[in-house]
Amino acid sequence: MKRIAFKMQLKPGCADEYKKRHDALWPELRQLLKDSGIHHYGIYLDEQSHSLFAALEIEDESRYAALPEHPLMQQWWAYMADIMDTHPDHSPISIPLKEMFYLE
Ligand code: RM4
Repeated sequence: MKRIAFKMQLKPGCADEYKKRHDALWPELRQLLKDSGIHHYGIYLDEQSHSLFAALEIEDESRYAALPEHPLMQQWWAYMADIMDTHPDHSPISIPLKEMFYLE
């Protein structure tokens, strides 16, 4: 299992809507994320900067790397694009974070 972390940027004033949409995460997207070998996926908000910090574990890098090509992932990103900083294709601008400490 490999650990990954990255940050994304939420637009100001969108925290409640972001939480609401993730509380109602599409069941088929939940399944896709699981089927892509993702475990222990958490997203945390820094309420001062509106930065979103995501941390997850992946079983397999190639299955994880294929996710952006999946139509359902692309639909979700399009759905989320009004409240996040995104690239022109709607994928969230995602900045990788370097692990500095981990306690098993
Ligand atoms: C986030 C973002 C990520 C996605 C999660 C479920 O807001 O879109 O790419 O993996 O939702």
